Amino acid sequence: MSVPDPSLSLNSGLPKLGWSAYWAELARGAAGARPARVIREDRARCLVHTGEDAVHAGYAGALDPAPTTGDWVLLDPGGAIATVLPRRTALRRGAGKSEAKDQVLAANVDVVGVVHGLSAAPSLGRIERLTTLAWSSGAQPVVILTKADLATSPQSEREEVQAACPGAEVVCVSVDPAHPDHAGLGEIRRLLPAGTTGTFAGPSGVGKSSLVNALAGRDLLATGEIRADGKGRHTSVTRELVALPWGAVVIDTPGLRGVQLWDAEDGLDAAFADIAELAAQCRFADCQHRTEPGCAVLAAIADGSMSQRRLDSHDRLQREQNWLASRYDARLRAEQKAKWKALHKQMRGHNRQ
Ligand SMILES: Nc1nc2c(ncn2[C@@H]2O[C@H](COP(=O)(O)OP(=O)(O)O)[C@@H](O)[C@H]2O)c(=O)[nH]1
Ligand SMILES: [Mg+2]
Ligand SMILES: [Zn+2]
Repeated sequence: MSVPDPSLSLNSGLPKLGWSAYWAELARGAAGARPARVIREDRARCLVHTGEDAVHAGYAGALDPAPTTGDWVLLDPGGAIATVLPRRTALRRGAGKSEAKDQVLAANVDVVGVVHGLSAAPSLGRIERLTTLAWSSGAQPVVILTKADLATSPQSEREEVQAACPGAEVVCVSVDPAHPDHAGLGEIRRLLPAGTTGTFAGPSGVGKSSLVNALAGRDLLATGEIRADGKGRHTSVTRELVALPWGAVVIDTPGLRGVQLWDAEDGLDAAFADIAELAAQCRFADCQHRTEPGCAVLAAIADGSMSQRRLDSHDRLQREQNWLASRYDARLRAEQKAKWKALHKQMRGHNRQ
């Protein structure tokens, strides 16, 4: 039986879902021949799109990592998932209360939109936390300030947020066609050219699904009214990949409220590039920016070019990252120890025979 050439899939509907020569190359020689992209994951099976159809697919065997929304998979002749192609990027959060583990929120994304609704004043700390996660994913972060029609001065809010997000574009948008910031939709569209994958991260109720619908030009996703207490309803319950008319795709996520960092060392350096840059000019290489003489960070705070709030926010996230890293190391050590114990037991069993 001849094995289909995955590069032939470039002639199918798959490029509209983000398939490219890069993925075709990775697929060569892997188990399973028919490429598909995960639209949504259910328990131990996925809704996948093959470029022609959306179909449910079970697992052909144990899959590690388990496929998640945005993954590229290869289906065996029976239509089951045989391979999950290595991820190019992954938006992850820490998901362990008692143990150090993570959850992949969206795989293979090029752009992560950190979404905040301007019906409330920007929560800079939360935006910094999410942009740190976004940088850690390997994708390009963008900050999207929705509901600009509800803000008195969306542009001044934009500038305030921009100071907290160096290296990321900050876009104001409103889904109201009568509002000038409706034009923000065009900017978001420009940031998501054909062939790219985006995702939106932020609490429930900030307007993520409404944004996807506005970009799509039709109502693909359910949206929710805000409850009287101001908290959003979780109208989006699953993470779902949606194709946009010009050939980009977006992954809609349910709300993210308190997210834990995960593997965020590099992400922190990128999200706080201004502090990293100043720190390189401190007199002492190990300067903690507290009381040290010749500290460039404290000098920037003293002359007003940086806020104390931003340094505090950075330190808080850095402490969290250090703590998670130490717990993760402890877990790895424990796993290693358990493996050795099992091996020893096995060897003792052998010796008795
Ligand atoms: N005024 C205003 N309301 C919006 C805008 N975008 C979304 N909303 C409303 O905000 C609520 C939550 O929207 P939804 O898209 O479900 O938020 P999600 O939970 O982040 O997906 C809904 O009632 C929307 O109609 C906007 O640009 N302006
Ligand atoms: Mg939603
Ligand atoms: Zn310093």
